Amino acid sequence: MITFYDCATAPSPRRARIVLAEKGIAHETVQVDLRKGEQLGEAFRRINPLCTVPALRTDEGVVLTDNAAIAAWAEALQPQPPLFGLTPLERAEVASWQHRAEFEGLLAVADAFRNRSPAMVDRALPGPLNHPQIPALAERGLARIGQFFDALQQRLVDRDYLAGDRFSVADITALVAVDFARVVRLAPDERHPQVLQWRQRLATRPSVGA
Ligand SMILES: N[C@@H](CCC(=O)N[C@@H](CS)C(=O)NCC(=O)O)C(=O)O
Repeated sequence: MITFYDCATAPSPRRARIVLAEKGIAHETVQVDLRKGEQLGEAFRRINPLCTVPALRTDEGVVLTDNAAIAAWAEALQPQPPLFGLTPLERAEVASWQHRAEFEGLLAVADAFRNRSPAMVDRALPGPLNHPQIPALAERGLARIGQFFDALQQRLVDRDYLAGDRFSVADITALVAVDFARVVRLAPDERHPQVLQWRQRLATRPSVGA
């Protein structure tokens, strides 16, 4: 049986949860309690030495330790619906927007949150080693989140999805980043009408509630 290591409240495993739901890949779920530091304990370290979720154990017993691996594996295992694009240009656009959603979206929110939350003291980065908070990075993160919302607004003015003309992993990552921004009390607003419409369009997919 495929085992998925999840944390229901964290953004990164949510990306993988949506991919698994889109692909209809059956699995059992194990919750890892990040608030209690279970990811740093011996038992989970043996599963994923990087001490992060998501992780997924395949039927063959191989553990995939990040979203990139899980999504690539899921696409190859179950090609429908395609989440990485089909044509050469679609695939290029998905890769580009996937990168932007991670780098400009998710990392901006993570910087803003992890560098100033009292719950994240010395945990400014995930992983087995501690890192001190740098308040200036939190400030920069907040500014970058606004820039990311603006970039999404521009991109979505004349299209329904971020890449090509179908839903893709880029939409999943950007959606998770936009929703995660609530931890620093930011959300798209009347300056981002197309982003709000896109968010509503995605909400109609059952996977998004997974
Ligand atoms: N590269 C990883 C990043 C995963 C990641 O940062 N996960 C966070 C939860 S959103 C985590 O496990 N944090 C543990 C910690 O903060 O100690 C991926 O996307 O798969």
